[in-house]
Amino acid sequence: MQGLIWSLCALLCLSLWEESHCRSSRNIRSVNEPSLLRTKRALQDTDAKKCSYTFLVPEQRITGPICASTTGPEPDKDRVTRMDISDVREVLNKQRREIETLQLVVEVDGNLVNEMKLLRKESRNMNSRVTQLYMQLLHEIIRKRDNSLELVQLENRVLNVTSEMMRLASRYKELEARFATMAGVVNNQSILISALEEQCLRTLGRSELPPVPPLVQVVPENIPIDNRFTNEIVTKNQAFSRASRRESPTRSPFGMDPPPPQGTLTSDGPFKDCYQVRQAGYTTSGMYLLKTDNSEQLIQAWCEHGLDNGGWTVLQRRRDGSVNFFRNWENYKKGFGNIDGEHWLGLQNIFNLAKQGDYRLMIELEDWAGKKVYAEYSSFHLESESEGYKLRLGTYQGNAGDSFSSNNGKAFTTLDRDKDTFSGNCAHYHKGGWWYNACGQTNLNGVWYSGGVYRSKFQDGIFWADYGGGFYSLKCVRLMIRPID
Ligand SMILES: [Ca+2]
Repeated sequence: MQGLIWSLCALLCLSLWEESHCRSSRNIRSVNEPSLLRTKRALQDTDAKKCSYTFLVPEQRITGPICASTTGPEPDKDRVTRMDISDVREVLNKQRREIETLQLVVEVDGNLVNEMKLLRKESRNMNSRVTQLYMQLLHEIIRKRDNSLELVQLENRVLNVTSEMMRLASRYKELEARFATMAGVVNNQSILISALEEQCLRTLGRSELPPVPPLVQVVPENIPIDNRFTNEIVTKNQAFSRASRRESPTRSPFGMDPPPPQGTLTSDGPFKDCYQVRQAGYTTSGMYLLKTDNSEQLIQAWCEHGLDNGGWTVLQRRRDGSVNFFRNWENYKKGFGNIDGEHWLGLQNIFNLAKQGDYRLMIELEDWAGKKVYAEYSSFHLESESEGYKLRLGTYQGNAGDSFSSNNGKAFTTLDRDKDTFSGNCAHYHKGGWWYNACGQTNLNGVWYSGGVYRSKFQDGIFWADYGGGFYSLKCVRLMIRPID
């Protein structure tokens, strides 16, 4: 029963499908392309006449729709597909190539991006470095501005100090000029006072007073000035008391009881003079043993090798007032003092030395400002003791002025042996021993006064009239001889 129902239903369905299919086939044909019409013309002729029917009898239960095709495989459609495939392949290849190109571009872009990143990083670093440098520059500018301010301040201070110095220098010059004027006044007043004192004593009836030697009135334009000058006026008594305190080493006159040698440089010798010492190769100034050609007497003398190629035999030296030079004939004949300090070599020794050949004399003077000047005489010798050790000098040259030529040809005078040309004894007034005239322009064996200008009844200081006048006592003095070159 059921199978019969199924068969009927199937038949009904087929008839309905046949009718609609035939109708639709005709519709399809009307809209198909001409090429399809051409290829199917033979079939269409037959289709128009009859329809083919196929009966499907389900032997088993059908679970889905039944499909049937009235047309077979179409070979044209297959050919198109291959072309399409080749086209597609071509397109694919093209796309692949494009992709590869794009990949290359991407790679390049990637590199560019990396490079850009690096550049950005570098740029950031540069920016920070520039900022840092800018800050440094600002700091530097500020510092320099400060420095320039400081510099300006310093310049101002230097200018102030300079103007102050100039003011002080001009003030100093004024004072120097006033000092020179006052020194001249002191010198002349001392002379006037002495003259008045003498006149006074004579008026009082003491005409038996011995005459006083004329005082040196030379007042040079430039009195030596000492920066450390204390204006200390030492009286002759004070000077003598100081000198006598220091004179212990000189109580035994040199030559009779010579002081112990102090640092004698060599046991070589004795030498004829210091020039021979220098020629023997000794270049250090100091004490050397001498023996003159015409005497058996050994002489300790100071050889000066530091001045004008050396070879100078020192005859006399003053420098600190440590030795009293107010002595008798015997002392001046034999010599006294300390060879390495103040001393007098002795008239007999000087006579013997100078007799050996042609010698020249150098007198070195140093004032209280430390300035040194000199007077040199082209020849020098003494006459014998029987002639009173008369002085024989050559011509002068130097920058101290010639205050010694007036003593040329004069005999040596001490307190106990008056050989000068003055009515009285010059040694008494000048407190020393010297080749006095009446009494002369120089007194290098006088009293050693401290400070330069001194005040005394007589001109008894260590003076050189042409350098400082009669009332300026020099600080250091040396008399030296050397053979004429
Ligand atoms: Ca006399």
